[in-house]
Amino acid sequence: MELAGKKILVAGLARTGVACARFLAQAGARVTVTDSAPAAALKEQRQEIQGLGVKEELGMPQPSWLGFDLLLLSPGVPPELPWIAAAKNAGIPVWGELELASHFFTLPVIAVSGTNGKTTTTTLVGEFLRASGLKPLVGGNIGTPMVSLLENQEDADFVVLEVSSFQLDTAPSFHPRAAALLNISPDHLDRYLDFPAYIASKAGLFQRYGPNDLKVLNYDDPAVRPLGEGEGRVSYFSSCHTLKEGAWLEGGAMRVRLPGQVDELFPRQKILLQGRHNLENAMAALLLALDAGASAAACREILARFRGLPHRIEWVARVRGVDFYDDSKGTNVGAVARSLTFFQQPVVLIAGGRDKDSDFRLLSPLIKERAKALVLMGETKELLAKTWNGLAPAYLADDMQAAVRKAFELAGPGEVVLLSPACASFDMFRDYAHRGETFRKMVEELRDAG
Ligand code: UMA
Repeated sequence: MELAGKKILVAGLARTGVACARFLAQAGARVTVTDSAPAAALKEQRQEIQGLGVKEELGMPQPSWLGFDLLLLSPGVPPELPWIAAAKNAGIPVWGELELASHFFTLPVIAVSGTNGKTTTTTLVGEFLRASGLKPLVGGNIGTPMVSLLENQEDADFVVLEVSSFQLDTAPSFHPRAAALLNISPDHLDRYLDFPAYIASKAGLFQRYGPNDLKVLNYDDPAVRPLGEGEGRVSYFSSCHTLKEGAWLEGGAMRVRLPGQVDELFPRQKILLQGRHNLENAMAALLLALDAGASAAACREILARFRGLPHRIEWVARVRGVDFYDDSKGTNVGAVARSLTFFQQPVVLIAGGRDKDSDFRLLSPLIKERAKALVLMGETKELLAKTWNGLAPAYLADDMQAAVRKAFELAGPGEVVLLSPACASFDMFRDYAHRGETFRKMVEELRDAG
């Protein structure tokens, strides 16, 4: 694919936009960047592309943008925006970063998608391969833009990508050789017409599959299991059923059976990851990595020391017998359901943030069963109080400090305070990590105050 001389507009100037602008400018394209945020808010990003001959046209869309050969969207920029639709109607190709990178991948690509568990699974696949002496490049939605992996392909064996539905939507050429779809539950319904549209987006993972490509699918998820039909080899994993092949739980171990190979056992007492959802992530990662040539012994070693990633049911501290957990990455209803199910103890739940058109009623039975009390914050606090009215005592808080203090007041020794917001963080924080770190800081203040 020839980029030199092409007039390309990069929309969105955060991690993806900066990496794409750099990559395209270095390839000789005539790059313009745009972003709806004011210039002052983009100081760092603008510095990162200085000296590359990249033009800036920040602010509202201009008619001159219709003169571009290609429009490259960041995942956070919805393709349905009127000016983008107008460009499409004018015949300008509209690509995402995954589409661009797909034209330049020379290595086999292993992909991981799903509503929850993507980052943990992607990280595990990378670790399994590395521990087996292979050389994977790991990136995508996990945080490292895919185009920035391209320059290192010569020294590597695989590209392992975490892929979001936003990235899939604008990548018609994407063709991984193996991919896992972990689960699908309602999320991002502010971007999709309805849940079936979101499922269809996730199914895009397999859009170019041939007979030899591997699908790793969650047997227990009714939205995922049917995707085993169509082209490709299929390996299922299950945390509830015994399967003939694939990966499942049996007699205190994860059992993996690949076609024509002996069973491999991964004893649960030698796995540090906690919770059924994490065993599912681990099984999916094992199926992908073993198929790519990883050694089962090396995978066992990783599982014996991998504790999981921050902000995912992460234990923070015990203060006067109350355990505080940071699950700031619980940004959708499905994730919070998993987190509530994880605990046997009564839970004081801190929830709320920016809504993504979620149906919070889906959590009502679990709230009733597991939540001792609710502390609600952010833009959705009133909506959540109304939706969950009568299921548990509910209190509203103005900020994280007030939320943590109130939750501590409500929890007794042996109980849990869980931050698992079921919402995005952007109403009050930079991102979910910032929200989680703020929670931790407030908990540490409580602990230090004795
Ligand atoms: N912007 C506009 N116009 C708009 C919307 C946004 O100009 O209409 C601008 C914003 O002002 C901002 C930029 O676009 O400057 C933000 O773009 P972005 O949200 O795509 O941010 P990136 O930093 O490039 O992050 C993206 C992914 N973000 C999203 O999908 C929303 C990151 O996933 C990913 O890690 C990164 O690329 C590298 O691949 C984050 C995420 O929340 C973690 N993903 C969702 C999820 O996991 O559920 C899908």
